[in-house]
Amino acid sequence: MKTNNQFRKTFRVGVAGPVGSGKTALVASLVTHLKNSCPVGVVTNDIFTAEDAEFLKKLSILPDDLIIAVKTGCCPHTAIREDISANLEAAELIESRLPAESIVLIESGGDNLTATFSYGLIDKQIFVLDIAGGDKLARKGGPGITQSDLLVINKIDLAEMVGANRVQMEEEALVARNRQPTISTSVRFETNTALVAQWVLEQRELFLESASAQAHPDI
Ligand SMILES: Nc1nc2c(ncn2[C@@H]2O[C@H](COP(=O)(O)OP(=O)(O)OP(=O)(O)O)[C@@H](O)[C@H]2O)c(=O)[nH]1
Ligand SMILES: [Mg+2]
Repeated sequence: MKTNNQFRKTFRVGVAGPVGSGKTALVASLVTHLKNSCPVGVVTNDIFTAEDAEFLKKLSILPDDLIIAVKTGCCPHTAIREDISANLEAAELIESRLPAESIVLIESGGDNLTATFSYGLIDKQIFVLDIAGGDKLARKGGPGITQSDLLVINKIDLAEMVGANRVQMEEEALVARNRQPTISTSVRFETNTALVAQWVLEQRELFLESASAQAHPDI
């Protein structure tokens, strides 16, 4: 099994975050944005069901065989960080159905602030927070917030309704992340989701350049 990007040209992006923060909604939006530029497939993780994969299939944004559900049966982070075999198998199956240089999005099951992916499974990771869960969340830190490649602060349409201070949360995220990228979104109203898709495409370009440099070190 290929556990790193040495022989692989598909770009894999992990999407993690607390339960209900909007990971599946973001994945659906990203598929819609990205598929105009590049073929896409999706792996979803749920603990006991295939709920998120079924939800995505009902949207008819991709052929059903490009959406695969992993039932983790255990803590969500175990299946994306410690024992990644089920996710690797699902990603490789989707990649066998896609041309080279495609994108595979892997959604983790809803987890806590410590959820991060193994870089043996993915190339870049996005962590999704729900501002309606409290503007305190970014300063609470944890590897999902501090180490993800992109932090998405979602549900900004709800911020005012729950008395959350968006500007403060964005500033605290910048500090917690040492100025690594953060994008605030309302996936529900497609606010800034195109920026997240653009980030994914830029990261894919960098990934392909690096893969090409590794394959042809003398060029
Ligand atoms: N108001 C609002 N609702 C949102 C937004 N994004 C997602 N939702 C809603 O929030 C709920 C949870 O969204 P999901 O995408 O299922 O969240 P998730 O993180 O995938 O959830 P799990 O996989 O169960 O952890 C759904 O009812 C979405 O429609 C948003 O930007 N604004
Ligand atoms: Mg989900």
